[in-house]
Amino acid sequence: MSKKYINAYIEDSVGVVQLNRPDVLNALNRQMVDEIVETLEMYDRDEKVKVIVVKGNQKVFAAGADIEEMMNESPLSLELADPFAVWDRIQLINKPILASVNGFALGGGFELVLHCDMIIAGEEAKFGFPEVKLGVMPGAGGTQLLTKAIGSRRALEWIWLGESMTAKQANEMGIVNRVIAPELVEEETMRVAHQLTKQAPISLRLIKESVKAAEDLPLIEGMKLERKNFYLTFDSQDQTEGMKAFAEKRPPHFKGV
Ligand code: CO8
Repeated sequence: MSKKYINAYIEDSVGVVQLNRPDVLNALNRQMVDEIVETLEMYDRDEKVKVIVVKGNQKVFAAGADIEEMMNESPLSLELADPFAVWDRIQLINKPILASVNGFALGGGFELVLHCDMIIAGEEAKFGFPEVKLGVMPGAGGTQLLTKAIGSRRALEWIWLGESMTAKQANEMGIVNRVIAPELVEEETMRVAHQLTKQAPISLRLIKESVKAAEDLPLIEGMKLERKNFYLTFDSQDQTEGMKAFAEKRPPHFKGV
């Protein structure tokens, strides 16, 4: 499919979104964000796709929103176009989204990473919110997602100071799942993605819904949702197959129904 600012392709049930504006370090302009979100939604509906990967290139993930595009905005032009509202749609994607990060993931680039479910980063990767240095602030979920990840004191420190954290620091704070040699990041991300494609898709979907609910719902409501989702898995052929395969001492073959 032809997109101007991203490459999108499916590889063995993994739908890949590769950011592709290398001349400006993958700075995210509005069309690019629209293309990313539309592709994520398309993969979410596509039965051939089981897992989604978002990646940059070997040098950079994304150095933030396109500052040139943003610099002449006014409060009213922003209010009317509401360019960041499209980001909310990423939260509605049901399939697992893995981020594969080398180099800078700053501002909107870090926000895109934080919208993903698992993050695999190279040792040289850098994450941060430099917006404060531009006289603005994160606007695509950064204050919310980082706070949910590391708590308000640490989030304030990073967002106020506008400094970048190393992959190791991000890993120690629980933001990043795995840190590995830069040249192995893509391979490792695809390895994890393929591992996930072998799991029961309905389980993955309901686990994602339940875990995300834990961040927003009161405990008792989250427990109820988890329980309903557990019960729902018993309506799937994959539950029958999974338990039968266990009894027969063979690997299960899940179909996503
Ligand atoms: N927007 C536009 N162009 C950019 C951006 C950007 N964010 N980042 C880099 N570029 C361009 C540079 O202008 C330069 O272009 P040119 O070659 O034509 O001069 C090219 O990319 C290469 O950049 P540098 O020469 O600066 O490369 P360095 O390796 O020296 O430095 C840095 C790399 C440190 C990443 C540096 O480029 C930098 O500081 N970039 C800006 C980082 C930043 O402030 N990001 C936050 C932007 S604000 C934001 O994200 C708000 C989020 C709101 C929601 C998001 C909605 C999309």
